[in-house]
Amino acid sequence: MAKARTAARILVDQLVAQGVTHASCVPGESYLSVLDALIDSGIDLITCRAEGGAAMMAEAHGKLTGRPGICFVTRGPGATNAGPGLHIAMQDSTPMILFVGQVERAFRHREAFQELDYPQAFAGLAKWAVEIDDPARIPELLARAFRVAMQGRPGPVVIALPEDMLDDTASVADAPRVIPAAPAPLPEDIAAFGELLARAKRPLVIAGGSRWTPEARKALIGWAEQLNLPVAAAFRRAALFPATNRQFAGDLGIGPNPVLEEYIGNSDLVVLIGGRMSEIASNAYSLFDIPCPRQPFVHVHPDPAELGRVYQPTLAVNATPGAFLQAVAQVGTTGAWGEARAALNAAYRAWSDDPAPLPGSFQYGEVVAWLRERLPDDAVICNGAGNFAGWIHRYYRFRGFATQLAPTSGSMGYGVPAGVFAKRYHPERIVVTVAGDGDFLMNGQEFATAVHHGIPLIVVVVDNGIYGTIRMHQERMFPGRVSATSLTNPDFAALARAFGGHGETVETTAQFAPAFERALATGLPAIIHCRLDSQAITPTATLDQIREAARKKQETI
Ligand SMILES: Cc1ncc(C[n+]2csc(CCOP(=O)(O)OP(=O)(O)O)c2C)c(N)n1
Repeated sequence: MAKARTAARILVDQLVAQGVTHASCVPGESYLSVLDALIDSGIDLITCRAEGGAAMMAEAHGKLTGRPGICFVTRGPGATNAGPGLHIAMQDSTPMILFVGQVERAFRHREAFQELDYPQAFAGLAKWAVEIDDPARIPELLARAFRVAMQGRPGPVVIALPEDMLDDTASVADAPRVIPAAPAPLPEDIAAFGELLARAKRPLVIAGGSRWTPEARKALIGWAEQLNLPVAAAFRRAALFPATNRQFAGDLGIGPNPVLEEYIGNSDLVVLIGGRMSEIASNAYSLFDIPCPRQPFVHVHPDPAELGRVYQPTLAVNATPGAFLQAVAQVGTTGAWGEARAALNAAYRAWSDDPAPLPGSFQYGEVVAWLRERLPDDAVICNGAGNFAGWIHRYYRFRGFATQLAPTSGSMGYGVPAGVFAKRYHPERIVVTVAGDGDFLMNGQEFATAVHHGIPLIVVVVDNGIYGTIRMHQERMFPGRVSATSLTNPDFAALARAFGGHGETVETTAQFAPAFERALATGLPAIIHCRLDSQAITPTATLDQIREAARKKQETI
């Protein structure tokens, strides 16, 4: 018979049994007993400044490790503040578990202070949401939560914890560490795949989604090299394949390389591994016909619910990337695609090598090209949403596994919390967050978290004084009519110092490298505030050019 423990203790013991090493939180009076039980758990608890940041840290944890990131927030407003992190985890297929305080069981259904019906409130934002009202069921329901978060297509789980329940006791054993089921292809899948590959002259492998491991990635690299196959990465999944490898064909992001798009249009075998070819990766669902792609289309996904959800594949393979790649390791021989592969890789290099000059004394493209040379293979680059990210996607070359933390959901405010977590988890690595001025202030408060915990993250704030992405769209749709897209910014370098970190202001390209080296050398969390000419709105176009082109188009209509 297991000895009696409080629910809070059972819960924390269960987290330890699941291998949890880190958690993020904003404290609340609704779960004090858990905070107390965490003290001597060995779990590294990161105290955040807002639940949005805390939840994004847990999401970043899931992206980095493939195991659920853990986040604790208080009831009602704490829970709703965490919403953005859940939405990212859903769209990005990332395992995470959000624990939320709940009112006492005796007060439920009275709309008590900060009461919320979590299963109802998070129905569309989480894979599963549940309230635990019996301490004896904690091991069962937590083990299920870990499984739901990781198995099939990973995603977020929400668990509500009534305050009074946390102090009840129960005698119950811990559940063992969950290893998610890893579906593998059937022999007939592999035989059918071999036949499709033998007929192909212009194949392309696209790596996307989650549930990748270092071993699966290594198997992909080995297989692609052996068969001389071209491999592309889906939107914000560039780190799934080393950009310096000659098999790399580039990534399918916003404004992808037209050569890659053209190749896909004429491809005779597309092998999508792990991803779901969502709106951005598919260039607004234009790359492949729906429901039936013109090209023979092999879809490999660990969740059967994703197979045929949008694209009816020629061959649907229910498998994890690792299991599929293990099974195909000996399948196929090099076909007639060698020249096309070489041309694709050359086109990717030409596309991403030399940034075009843009207005202003701060040439952002040159700075990204400098970072590409300066940073080691395992450096982690984080970003949220905004045009500033386009330079990273195009000119940076991701080389190591899990070195890119970026929301495929396009959520602003992700880069700072993701960077704080990544640097905490990998203190030996260089972690750089690149943020727009708008993007930074959506979760810039977590810079205080970095200072508090001594996490020397480097944040590069690319300040163009506008919500540039939206201004760009505005100029395209309503040329010359500016609405709600101008910003008045703080002195971000002074802000860093006010927080207790290191701050630098950069006005010219040449100032960046020494500022970056000084920032690294301080060992403090740092902000490098870079002033970018607002005309430099994309890597290749100015705002004026976009406005003029839109005016001309309107005149001819
Ligand atoms: C949470 C969230 N709110 C709003 C948006 C819409 N949005 C996308 S990009 C953008 C502007 C980003 O501005 P900034 O960070 O300054 O970067 P820039 O585009 O100027 O490079 C906005 C408001 C979003 N994607 N996410």
